[in-house]
Amino acid sequence: MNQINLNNKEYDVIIVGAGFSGLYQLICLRDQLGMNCLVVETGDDVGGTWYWNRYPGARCDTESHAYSYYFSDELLKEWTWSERYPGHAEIRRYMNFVADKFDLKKDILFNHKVTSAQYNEDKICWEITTNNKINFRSKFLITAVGCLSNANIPKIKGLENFKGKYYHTGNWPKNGVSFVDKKVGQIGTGSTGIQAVPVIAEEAKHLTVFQRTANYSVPARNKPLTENFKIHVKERFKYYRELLKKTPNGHPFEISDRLVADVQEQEMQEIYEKAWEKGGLQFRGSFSDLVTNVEANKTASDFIKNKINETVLNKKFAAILSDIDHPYAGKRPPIDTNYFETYNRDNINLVDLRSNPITQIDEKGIQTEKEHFDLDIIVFATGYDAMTGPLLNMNIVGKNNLKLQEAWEEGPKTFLGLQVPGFPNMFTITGPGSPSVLTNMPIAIEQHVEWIRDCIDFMNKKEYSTIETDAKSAEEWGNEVNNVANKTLLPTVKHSWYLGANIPGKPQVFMPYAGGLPRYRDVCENIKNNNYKEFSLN
Ligand code: N01
Repeated sequence: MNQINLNNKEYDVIIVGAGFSGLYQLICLRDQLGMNCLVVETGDDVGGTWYWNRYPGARCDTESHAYSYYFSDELLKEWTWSERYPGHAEIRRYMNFVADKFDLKKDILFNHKVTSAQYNEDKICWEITTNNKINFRSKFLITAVGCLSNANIPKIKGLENFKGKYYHTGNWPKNGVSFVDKKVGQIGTGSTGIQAVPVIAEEAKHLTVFQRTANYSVPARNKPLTENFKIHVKERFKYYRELLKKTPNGHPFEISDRLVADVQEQEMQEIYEKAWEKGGLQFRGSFSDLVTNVEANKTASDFIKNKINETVLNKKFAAILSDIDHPYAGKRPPIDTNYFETYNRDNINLVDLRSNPITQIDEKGIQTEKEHFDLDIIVFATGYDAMTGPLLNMNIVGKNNLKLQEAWEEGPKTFLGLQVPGFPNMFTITGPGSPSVLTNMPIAIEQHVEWIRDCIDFMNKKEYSTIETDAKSAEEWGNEVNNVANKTLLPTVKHSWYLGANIPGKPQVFMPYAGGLPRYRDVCENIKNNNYKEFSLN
């Protein structure tokens, strides 16, 4: 598939990653600014997170008509989604459709992982090396590596002795995994685990779910889209484009402006019931104070806990599943298809790791303090070293030989999640400190990609060679990120990957920007309109 001439070493821009961000950045810089760009991608095809996440049940929980690029009217008219939430295979087809339409693959070097990126101050360029020992140089380095691409398999004693097979959901084999006649153990009940459980249980002989922290989930209510809705979306894409720019999370629904305290108990229950029936992430938009006020949050949390207890017939399982220690939506709220219902099957078991922790894995399966579980397959739905992991993995070295690992020893320091002090001409799409994972990603991505395009265009026109942020800007932005996060319940949650608390030893800093996309967009626009004076341009 690769047509890249490896002898061509010099580029204006190297973009790392061929997911939503990398593809659109290529379109913007190559086709709109006429720059010489190379995309370097580890996988053998486009897709980014959806290239790797092929686990059973993998499906986006943003509604399909919003989980799309909005930059091209033509593309919006040409592509038709089939379901309310797009499945992983359909998203890969979409991304291939985009790549073909804009002829992107000819500038993507597949099967190459960037293993180091070093800034050369004398030559004003980035020197990039891949795992195949191929070197390139470019004026700009743009990371489009995703926030959730560094799979985390926890260090559990004895895993290497396991005689069965094990897989991480974020690194799923391309040809799938058969669970037929297999005894399967799944560790992890986050958004991913909650999607995987019902599908694995359908196929496997037996499934044991190992749960550390119980989690909320709201029904997704996925369904095929009607012909009317497909037509509606194509006719109304301008409306949706504006709506997605306006809503705080880039989703196609508004957050209600009423407070929980504004309504009586019965009305509140009716509102939750209606939202439950409708399904999807908009459940958290039922009231404006659900993620800011503990008491208000408790009403939503209790509503879902009641639903779990009504749905799950095995009382022991229901108690384990509804014993949730954090506020609803304090962690990324999952949505599901038959998750809690699956615990009513007779081929499923649930282990509460808080009262019965894993002590080791041996050749036959998982040993907990109280029991041994014989297994053929272990599925790790254990999440990611989120946001910083993919960047730190690339061995990025900036000015004065400053390693990104050193610069971020105490947690990520960025200006707007777009630039890091000491790393000139490097842009991080949806980097830590940007709204990213708190939003519908393609919308946040388009905003970042277009801002980077406009910034580089400005530099080209004014003949600047470098752009750099400084420690003061990063510190002030870090304070803003903390201030807005502290107005919510999000930083209070134990084990949250938003804080890096799911990875032992990782500095605990709230990483995404919780101030909402419109506010963030305004900050970025003002900087652009002010000719990027907040940056050093030389
Ligand atoms: O990962 P997670 P995820 N022993 O970190 C458990 C996005 N996403 O892959 O809560 C035992 O949320 C951990 O337990 P605890 C979305 O943004 C999107 O599910 O730390 N258990 C938890 O249960 C999401 O938030 C979509 O106590 C261990 C689970 O593993 C993000 O990806 C779909 C453990 C990890 O949950 C990450 O979700 C899926 C250990 N040592 C995901 N270590 C869609 O849009 C971890 N766990 C559809």
